[in-house]
Amino acid sequence: FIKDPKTAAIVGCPFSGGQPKPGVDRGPIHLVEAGLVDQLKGLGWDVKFDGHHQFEEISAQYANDPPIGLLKNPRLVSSVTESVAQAVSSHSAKGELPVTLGGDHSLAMGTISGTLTTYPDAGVIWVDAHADINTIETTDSGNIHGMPLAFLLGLTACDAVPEAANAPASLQAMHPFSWIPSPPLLSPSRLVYIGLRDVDAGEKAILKKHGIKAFSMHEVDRYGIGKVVELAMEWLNKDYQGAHEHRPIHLSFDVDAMDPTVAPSTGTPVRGGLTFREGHYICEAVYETGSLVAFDLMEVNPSLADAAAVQQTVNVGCSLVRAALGETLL
Ligand code: B3U
Ligand code: MN
Ligand code: MN
Repeated sequence: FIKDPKTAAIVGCPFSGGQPKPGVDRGPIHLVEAGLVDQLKGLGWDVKFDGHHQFEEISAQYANDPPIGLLKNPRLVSSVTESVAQAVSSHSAKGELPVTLGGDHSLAMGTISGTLTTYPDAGVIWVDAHADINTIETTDSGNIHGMPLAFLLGLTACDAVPEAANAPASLQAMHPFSWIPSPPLLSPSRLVYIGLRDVDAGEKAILKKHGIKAFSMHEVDRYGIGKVVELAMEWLNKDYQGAHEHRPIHLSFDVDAMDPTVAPSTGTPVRGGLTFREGHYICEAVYETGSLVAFDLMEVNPSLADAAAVQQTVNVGCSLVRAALGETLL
């Protein structure tokens, strides 16, 4: 899928509008300042990076962005993610590997839409403590970083959660992400989770209703990470009959999937997460299949811990990216 000479395009997205904690917009800046570009060059990649996206015009345009229902910053997030989709698809259309640095995980609406524009049969591996699949009707927080998959899948909870049918008509009719194609580019059978351990009740109902495959930390404990990744790949490829050996894979990695002792500086840490090696193993094993076409590293927030913990989180972030781009132990 990726053309020679192998080129990675860093899509730096200093954006925090999908959640309330300031600082996550500085994640990509810290990752690049830690030397990520040279590290990837050291692995033999040509690396394209011409500065972080600024989203300045969009932010100015939506300086006043009142909530729609519970949804916070809906127009801002919609517009930013639309521009990210264009950036990612323009890279992948050229056979480059987009590496998107967040920023909060609402950005994945953009990255995954971009990937699916270039590779319509791509599968998504979503590595996260959270399911990020709340709909307009199920969200408690209104934070859009907890909702990107619902928009990508074109879900409303009205069918999954009967009470949601009582949501105000204005809310049900509202569509702040109308740039996301309908019918949706992503289908529930081409999504698989690894690392879940903090899933809202409404989200559990959605996963069940749509038969979405999830390997929570319980399954990681039961089977071990090697088997989990094998099963995840098998699941994604079960109905694939394309020209390649595997479906193209978009790996969207929320750093809060890692245990907080490994990656402390993130907005919503949850104990009981992936070890350093488990997180890296996922990245290495996906790279090994030769079918990785896009990688996201999201939710590094350099302002939520002391300097040493920030440095630790940024270093882990860089090493997860290197693992996904082929760094080997031997
Ligand atoms: N499920 C909750 C919490 C959450 C989701 N993603 C993060 N936190 N990082 C929500 O707000 O939707
Ligand atoms: Mn997430
Ligand atoms: Mn998360």
